[in-house]
Amino acid sequence: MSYQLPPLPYDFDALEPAIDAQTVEIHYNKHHAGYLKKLNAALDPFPELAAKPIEEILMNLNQVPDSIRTGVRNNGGGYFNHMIYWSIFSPYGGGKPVGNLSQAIDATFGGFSDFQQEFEKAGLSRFGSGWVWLSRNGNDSLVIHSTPNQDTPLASGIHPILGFDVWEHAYYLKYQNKRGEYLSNLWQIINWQEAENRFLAK
Ligand code: MN3
Repeated sequence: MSYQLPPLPYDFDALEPAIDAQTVEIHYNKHHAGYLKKLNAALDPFPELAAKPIEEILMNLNQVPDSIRTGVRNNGGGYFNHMIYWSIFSPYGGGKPVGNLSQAIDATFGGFSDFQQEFEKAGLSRFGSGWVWLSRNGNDSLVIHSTPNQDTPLASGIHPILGFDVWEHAYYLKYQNKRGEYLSNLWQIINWQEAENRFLAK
């Protein structure tokens, strides 16, 4: 039994103009699929571990054998993080947060535009490759934070709601060095109902 790549829930060009079709195609078919392939290869000698949900493995990296821990952290993280990334976008996305998440964003950050500013700043401040996240921590509070490389919020015991990939492979073809422009354009394609579902999920 090995992990599978979930189908992309839209066409490669569906996120234009925020993310161009070629970037989506390469990012999904090469990068995301590549993390998955390496994760499955690393776990191949450990079928009992591979039978667990990926979330459980990433929350308990200290229980992964030494010989494959770094590979599972990087490639399992890449596999998991990109599943969130694709799921929170929609060609019909954009607009404003909905439901309980909307209220929590207002209460925590002082409003949607303040939240957006803080989130983009965290994404811009990540030196090198990584991710910027909106997550729910152990106290059920919202937090904006960033992880390096393919590290996941799960490894810190917190539950990710939104994750923007700030690796150059996520934006370089269209935006080159303009990471800030890429980040601010992603709001056009956020599926806020999916974000609300993730916020409410335990
Ligand atoms: Mn990526």
